[in-house]
Amino acid sequence: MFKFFSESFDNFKKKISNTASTLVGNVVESVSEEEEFSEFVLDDMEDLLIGADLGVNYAAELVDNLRNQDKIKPSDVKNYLKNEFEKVLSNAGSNELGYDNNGLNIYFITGVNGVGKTTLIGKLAYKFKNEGKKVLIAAGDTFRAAAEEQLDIWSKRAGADIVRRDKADPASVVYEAIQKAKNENYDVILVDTAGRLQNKYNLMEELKKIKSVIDKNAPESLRECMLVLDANTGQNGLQQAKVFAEAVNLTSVALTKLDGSAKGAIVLAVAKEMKLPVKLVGVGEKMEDLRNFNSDEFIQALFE
Ligand SMILES: Nc1nc2c(ncn2[C@@H]2O[C@H](COP(=O)(O)OP(=O)(O)O)[C@@H](O)[C@H]2O)c(=O)[nH]1
Ligand SMILES: [Mg+2]
Repeated sequence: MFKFFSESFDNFKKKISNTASTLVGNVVESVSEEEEFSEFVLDDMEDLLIGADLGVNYAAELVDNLRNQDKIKPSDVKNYLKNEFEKVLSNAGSNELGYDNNGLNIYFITGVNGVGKTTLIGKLAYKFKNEGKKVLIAAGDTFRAAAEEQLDIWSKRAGADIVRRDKADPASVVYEAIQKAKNENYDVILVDTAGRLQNKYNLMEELKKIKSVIDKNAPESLRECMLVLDANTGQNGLQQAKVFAEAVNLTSVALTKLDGSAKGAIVLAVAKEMKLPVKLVGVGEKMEDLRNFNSDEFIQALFE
């Protein structure tokens, strides 16, 4: 069950109930009473899966498996989807957030503007502080002054320390944070980054530079290179994932704003297309609104 910040399974289930009804409920309702998988039924099913933001290719694949076969009946469609989703999630890798008790742990947090990177860092700082860790935040979004202010507020709330240098090169901020962390024995560095996709080339170069500073100065310490996705962006998120994956070697995804979103199917789309596991989920704007993602619970909440 949830490893930190107690929330009942029922609450989690409520938060993804919109996803459950668009992704599972509607499909089961439209298919399960049918006699057979006619082209008409399959087309309808495909449209619903695409509408739930599973992605065109993945939706087509799921539907194609049902064509010209007689093992799976329309009345089994719920089980069929459940098995398929379980497979995809387990192929994408472990949901467990990397952590090494015997060394420095760096979490490199990337994603486009507004997805919730800075908020996630505040939540993570709070989580690690609660676990008794020494936490340093590197304010690597030096582009917007407001971004650093916001991070300052989060660090104070969480009781974490921060390295910020207004308008400095983000890579140099991260360099300084690594030196400080080594000298003062920090357990965790959370690296915030900019997300201005309007200038994609420069942003990707900036991220690569930060990554190489980490690789050079703390080669064993990069615990997660995480992409933050807003659950509401659906398939757009998949496109974003591809751009970031090309620049830095992503290890996992954090999905924010899952509260209320009907597009939680992006978890499956990212697992399927990018082979990236979701490790963290944001379910609100408060410091406590962070959950470890657990595939089994996600499946259970979708299908129960
Ligand atoms: N409902 C909800 N809002 C969130 C969540 N995470 C972040 N936000 C909100 O999204 C907005 C943008 O967040 P921010 O952290 O500044 O995004 P950044 O530009 O990626 O750093 C803010 O208004 C946050 O309060 C979440 O899990 N749920
Ligand atoms: Mg930010």
